[in-house]
Amino acid sequence: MGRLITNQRILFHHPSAQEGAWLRALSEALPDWELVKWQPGEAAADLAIAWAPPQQLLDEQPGLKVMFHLGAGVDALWSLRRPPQMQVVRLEDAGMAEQMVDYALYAVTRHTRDFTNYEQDWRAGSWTPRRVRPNHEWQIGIMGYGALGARVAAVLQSRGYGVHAWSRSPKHGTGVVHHHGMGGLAAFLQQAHVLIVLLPLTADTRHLLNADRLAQLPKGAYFINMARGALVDTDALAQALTSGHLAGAVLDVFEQEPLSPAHPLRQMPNVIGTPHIAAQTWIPEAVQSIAGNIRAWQDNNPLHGVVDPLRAY
Ligand code: NDP
Ligand code: OXD
Repeated sequence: MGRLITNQRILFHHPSAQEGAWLRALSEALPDWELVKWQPGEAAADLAIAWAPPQQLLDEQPGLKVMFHLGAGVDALWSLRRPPQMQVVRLEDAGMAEQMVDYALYAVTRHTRDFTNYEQDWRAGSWTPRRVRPNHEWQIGIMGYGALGARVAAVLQSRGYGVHAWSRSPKHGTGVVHHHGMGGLAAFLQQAHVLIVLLPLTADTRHLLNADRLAQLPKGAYFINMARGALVDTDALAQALTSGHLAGAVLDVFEQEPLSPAHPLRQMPNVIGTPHIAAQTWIPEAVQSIAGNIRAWQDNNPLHGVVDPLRAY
């Protein structure tokens, strides 16, 4: 039986150059609903679609039933006071997994095929071929085996790399070597020639990669963070990169974004950074996913991407 709906309005909040495009695509996909650009003092609604909503929106809408978040990670929303009954629904994949795969392939091969060294050789006028180690000699550790991590793992495995994954719960029959929980973390880190971070940022994972854990990686390991900057202690990371314990890093995310132009990470020749673009939210894929979820909600069917309020991801 369908849900009794009290009003057909959805609040929208994503102030950006693409706001108009979002509103047009959502209105087309949800013709029975009125999409309202949220402003302070807006009348009450059951549903909202937002990226980084302000605290005022949540305070003024205590009756919100579902917030559709325009991203995969909900850590920013989790730091706000939320109506207790409000479900949070995040984007699951929605076009992001393939972007993550491309980013991971670039970052991994930057290290495994020695591209950082070749860039430096090139500038120095040097001509120094290095031995190519076959992919199966490299063990890639992926932290997080969710919508994004599992896809990255599958593609790296299809490229012949040894792939290990670490998650909260055990997984079986995935074809990759699995480790789980805090008890499995040291063994996972100790074999990772390349570490890819694809975890959500929660109270359990904040600064999980501290100096001690980075020290558990093999000497010369390579560090790739495509998830959230605060998963790693930035000072400890900079120290491990300076000491040579880590050979280098590709970083898409930082504790403070944008990263300051004067930050020491910017001066390190073995580090390359990008401005939080590893996977962007694409409008058609996101709208399709949200519209499908809203129809499911109207029909009292289960939604996908519902954030577990206890785990916060
Ligand atoms: P999912 O929620 O689908 O997967 C999360 C994975 O992390 C799961 O395997 C989960 O384990 C594991 N995990 C969570 N907490 C712990 C813990 N305490 N210990 C061990 N494992 C844990 O997330 P997604 O794959 O969709 O996204 C991952 C993150 O990527 C997002 O949260 C976001 O921060 C980031 N992101 C970054 C983007 C960028 O452009 N840089 C773009 C999109 C996302 P289990 O399987 O057992 O539940
Ligand atoms: C996300 C992000 O979580 O853009 O979707 O980082």
